[in-house]
Amino acid sequence: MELKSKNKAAALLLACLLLVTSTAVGLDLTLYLNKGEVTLQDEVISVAAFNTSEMINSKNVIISLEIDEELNLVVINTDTLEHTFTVDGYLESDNVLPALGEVSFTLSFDEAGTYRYYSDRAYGELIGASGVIHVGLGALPVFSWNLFDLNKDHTFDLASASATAMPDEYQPELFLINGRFFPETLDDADALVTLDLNEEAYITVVNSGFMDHVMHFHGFHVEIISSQHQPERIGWSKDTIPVKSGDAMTFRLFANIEGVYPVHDHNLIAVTNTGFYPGGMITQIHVGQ
Ligand SMILES: [Cu+2]
Repeated sequence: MELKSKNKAAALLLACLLLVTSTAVGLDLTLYLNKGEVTLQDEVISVAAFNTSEMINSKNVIISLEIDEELNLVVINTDTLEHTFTVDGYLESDNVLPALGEVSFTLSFDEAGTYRYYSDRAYGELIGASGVIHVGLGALPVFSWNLFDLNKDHTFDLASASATAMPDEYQPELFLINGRFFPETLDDADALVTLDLNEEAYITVVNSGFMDHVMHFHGFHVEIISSQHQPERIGWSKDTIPVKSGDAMTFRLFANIEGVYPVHDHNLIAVTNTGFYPGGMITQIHVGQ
């Protein structure tokens, strides 16, 4: 009798443990879709971005999930125009964010890698409302580069909806990683890669811009772990990797040498700020320093 009740208690305890471990914790997140003017190193541009508060910030929130983890998302649209919250292949319908409205979504991903979320409206996506979701990469440190290119005047035309598309003669003049350009990229803990010697890391890269951006690593080859638009390149180890417009990729870096190494877009226009070098899409890898 005593044994029986002991077994019962053990079974109950086991059931409780199973319940706890099998219930995905889930991530509750509130995002604000903001649109407004920002000043970056004296350059004034109009920007839309997904932020953690009503304060406009040119850096979109980086969302980190485990495989199959539920993302319980509330998106508050502070713009007076409607937007969407779009993830290609995952959330493409019933995803409208009404003007000044609030919408909830539940999302999960069953494959490790990097994904892009964005507002598919011209006055959203084309002025920067586009960010990184990375999934199942928690085993290593993760760094994220959200690439973007823009023409200053054009951002204002798009924001006011007086332009509804990219111009035929697009002349980009600023080139951003995580909503800022060099040298301020080095102040961003997601853009600047800092590792101990022989440490490994993932770098998640989304190209939210209109140009293809070809990232060139000094000192290292990185392995392509995932790509939404170029899956045929998975497994390749390269020091120069094209990140196509709209692509979301994951690289694995093995920091096997000490030192400070630049990483930059190999397209020379993209390492300038309004025509002046150096600027734009330059960041660094610091190993063991
Ligand atoms: Cu170089």
